[in-house]
Amino acid sequence: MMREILVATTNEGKVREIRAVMKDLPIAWTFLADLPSVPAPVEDADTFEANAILKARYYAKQYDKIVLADDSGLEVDALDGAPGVQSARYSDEGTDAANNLKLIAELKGIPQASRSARFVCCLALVQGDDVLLTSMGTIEGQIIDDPRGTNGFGYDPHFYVPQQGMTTAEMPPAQKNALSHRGQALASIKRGLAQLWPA
Ligand code: ITT
Repeated sequence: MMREILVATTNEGKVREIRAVMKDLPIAWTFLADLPSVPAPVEDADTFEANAILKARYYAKQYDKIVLADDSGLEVDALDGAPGVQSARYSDEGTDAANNLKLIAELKGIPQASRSARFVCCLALVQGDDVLLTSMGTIEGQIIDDPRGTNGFGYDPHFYVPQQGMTTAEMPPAQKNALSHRGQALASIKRGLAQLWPA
């Protein structure tokens, strides 16, 4: 019997990355877009991990499935960690374009050397109310004013990774997944699943 995991995200960028990393596991992956829609939960916790667990529990209950949820975002040091857990709804409009415009406006006048930032991703695998696995990943970079690259999603065109000499939007998908916050968090969940459900 093939086990099934529902990936509880409506973010298509996340879906593409999670699908690519997890496709080789002997697990039937389902995504929210495959199911009749339900209202989204209110993500009102103040940490990525608590929001990932809250989101996973909510959808696990709605669909009676084992659920993997992702809560992630951008922490900018010069903005005291903002947008942080508010990353998806940083601007009033809440689109990637509007969020990026607000980010660059907030950083106006701040020199490049003081624009350090990181992406954070927390994942939670939940069955009913039980948390089976959690993981976290981060990637360090800096925020640049002029967008570069068309891969990825969200804040990627403004997130420059000095070691790679490119933004996460310039990286081919496999390179981003090898290095990114989400790629690392997913690798950890993969190892956890191998222990939890040995072949
Ligand atoms: P779900 O809750 O349905 O998963 P969401 O987009 O609302 O989708 P979050 O609340 O976790 O998800 O918000 C994540 C925010 O952080 C969102 O604005 C993304 O654009 C941004 N973000 C997360 N990972 C990113 C990445 O790899 N590259 C660029 N931006 C990212």
